[in-house]
Amino acid sequence: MSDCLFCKIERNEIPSDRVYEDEDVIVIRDIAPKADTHLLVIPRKHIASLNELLPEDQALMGKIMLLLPQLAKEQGLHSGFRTIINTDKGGGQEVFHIHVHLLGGGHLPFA
Ligand code: DGP
Repeated sequence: MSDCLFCKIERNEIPSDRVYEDEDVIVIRDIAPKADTHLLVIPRKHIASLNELLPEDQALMGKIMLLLPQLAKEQGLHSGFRTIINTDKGGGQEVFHIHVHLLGGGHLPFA
């Protein structure tokens, strides 16, 4: 989507601190980190939210699940980490391109 913030970041039209990328996924540092480590795991495909997922996205989302512990390890989060997916307005989602927050270190927000 041309006017989507994360699509613009994916196309390098907006700069980001990218810590990982492959053919399906980019991972950037959150601009307003809520923990010592706060990454956003973003599929290159524009999917607005969990509510918009299609059966064909199953492999992509599975890939992201497997990527999360790998990224946590690479970031040195050996004692554990937190993942969050905010979904739609009521779930606190601000950027309507699906993404997983990966947080660790320091005092983590929320329960
Ligand atoms: P959410 O509320 O789940 O939609 O989270 C969106 C996150 O995106 C929020 O933690 C702040 C982050 N964010 C917003 N704009 C930018 C940006 O331009 N660059 C980066 N790296 N992160 C951003």
